[in-house]
This record gives sequence, structure tokens and C-alpha cells, in this order.
Amino acid sequence: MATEIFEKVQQVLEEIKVDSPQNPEEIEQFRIRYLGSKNIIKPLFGEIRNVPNEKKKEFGQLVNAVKQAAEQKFQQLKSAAESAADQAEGADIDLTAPAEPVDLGSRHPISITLNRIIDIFSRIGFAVAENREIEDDWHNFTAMNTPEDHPARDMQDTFYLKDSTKMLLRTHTSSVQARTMTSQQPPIRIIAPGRVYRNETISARSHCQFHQVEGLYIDENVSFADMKQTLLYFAQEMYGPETKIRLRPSFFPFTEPSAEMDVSCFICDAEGCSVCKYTGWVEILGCGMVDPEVLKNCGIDHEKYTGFAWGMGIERQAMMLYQINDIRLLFENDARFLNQFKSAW
Ligand code: 2NL
Repeated sequence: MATEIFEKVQQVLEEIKVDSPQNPEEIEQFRIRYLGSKNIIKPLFGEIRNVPNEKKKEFGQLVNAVKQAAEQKFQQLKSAAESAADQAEGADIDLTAPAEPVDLGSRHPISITLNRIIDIFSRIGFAVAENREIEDDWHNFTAMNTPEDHPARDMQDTFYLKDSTKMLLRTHTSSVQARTMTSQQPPIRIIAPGRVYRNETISARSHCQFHQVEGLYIDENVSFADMKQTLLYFAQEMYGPETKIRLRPSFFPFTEPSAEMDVSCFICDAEGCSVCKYTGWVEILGCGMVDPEVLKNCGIDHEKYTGFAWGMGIERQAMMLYQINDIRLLFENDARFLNQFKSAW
């Protein structure tokens, strides 16, 4: 009796070995027969009670081995069938067909605008200077002739680092130019683009972080006329060859004399529109002759050298170029907005 049962188990094991299902249906039949809920191995475990005690262990191991053999073979059959299916699918691929288009994304409008500005000034010999965003008050304010009691220095207007009266988030990239002047002698011809911070309430027109490009040219005999011609060149490259400029007197602590520069409205050709508020002119930057006090602070001989400098907000230029009416759009990272700016720049 006992040998008979052993032989029966052995027979099932043989059966599993020789069974060779050829297609998915036959593999499924295999699974049902040996591993399904009513499989033929299960009752064999029940036979253990008919086996004499001294053979029970051996019998148990044998039935387990049968079960394992069935599981193993099923896994093999399954993966072989899957890779065959993959290959069959691969046979349909047309390798000569054009590839699926890859979405390349697009540059941020601030980057596009900045790259244009850099390109325009680099063509007339301006190098790009960069430096830290966390500054000390000397490079940001003192060197720039901004007195201790100037409102810009106030906590209300500037982000200071926690527990510090000296370290702050730069409010303009003049600090980069201060670092250039203290480390190299004229001729200096640089533009300083970068992110700057001011403690302002966020609205459609202003933000607590924005981007700026400042420029600085120092050499012997640099005049206001040089500044005017340089900025006219920029305006015409940026806003079109017919663009006119207008300088209005202004004040900055770091320049003397100082001016604000307007360009003739490139939207309406100075006919009058909402961008120029029906004046025909739009303000794009502030500029002036570098105050001798600033040169002195930065270790440059103000008897020998003169220079001009200017500063402009990149968001403002981008908003005008692309007619964007809310500065917050530039910081929200909404792909539906950003994808509209496909450009070679
Ligand atoms: C504005 C006006 C300006 C400067 C920035 C400057 C830099 C040095 C020396 C002197 Cl190192 N001046 N920068 C000069 C005039 C105006 O910015 O409206 N910016 C957004």
C-alpha cells in the first residue's frame, strides 16, 4: 500500500517533467492541473496518514518536491511565453519610421530676455560679472555711497539675515561691480546680471525677488556722451532700429549726474497705447556718471578715471517685450504660460 502511494507521487512528478504545453491556453491548463484550487497534488498531502510512521517524513518531502517542481516549471513556461510575445511584438516595429517627437521644453522668458541683453553688450566688449547673492552691507550700500540713514537700508526695505545687521540679500547687483572694482583696475567694462531682493509686497507690478542687469564702464576720458551712445545702441538693438531715446534728470546716490532713460514706444510707434500710457515713451533704465565717491570707496583713482553705470530690471523688459501684464506669472512655473516662449535664445 505504502509503495503504491510513493509510486503514484513519483508518477505525478514524471508527468510534470514531460508535460510540455505549447501555447498560452495549454500553459493555463498546466497551471490549473498542478497549481489550481483543485490541483492533483493537494490530495497527495492527505495521503500522508496512510503512510507508516517511519516513512511519513520521506513522503512529505517527496510531495513537497512535486509541488515545487510544478511551480518552477510553471514560472519557466510563463517567462518563456512572455519573452516570445515581446519578440513577436518587436517584429512589428518599423525601424525606418520617424521617431516620436521629444518635448524639449522652452527657455524662461527672463532667460531669453537676459540672453538677448548679454548678447547685445558682449558685441561691444562688455564681459559678464557674477558674484554672491548674500552680501555684506559694505558692498551693497556703503561702497555705493548710500548713507546710513538712507531708507533703502531700512529693515522695511531690505531682507537682512537673521540676527544680523551686516549680512543681507543684495538689493541690486551694484555689489558685484563693487567687488570687481576693488579687485581690478580700469579699464573695466562689465555687465552684472542676477537675482536681487527687496522687502516689498507682492503685486502685479512688483515682487520681493526680481532680476537686474547693471552695467559699468570705467576708463580714462569716459564721458556722458559715451554713455548716451552706448545706451542708444542698446535700445535700438533691443527694441528695433527706429527706436529713439530720451534722458530725464534723476537722482541715485551712486551716480552724478543721474538720469532715467525712456525709449520711444515700440508697441504703438509712439502713437499712444496702454504700454506707454499714451505718452509715446516707456521708461526702461536708470543711469549716470559714477559718483567719484564710489570710485574712491572702491580704490580707483577718481582724478584719473571716470565712468558711467546703469541699471535695469529684466522682468520689466520681458513684460514689455512680451506684453505680460502680471509679474507673478514669471515666478509661478506654470508650464501653460512658459511653453509659449519658444525661442532660439
Ligand atoms: C535702476 C537704476 C542704476 C547704477 C544703477 C551703479 C553701479 C556702480 C556705480 C554706479 Cl558700481 N552706479 N549702478 C547706476 C544708475 C542707476 O539703477 O533703476 N535700476 C533698476
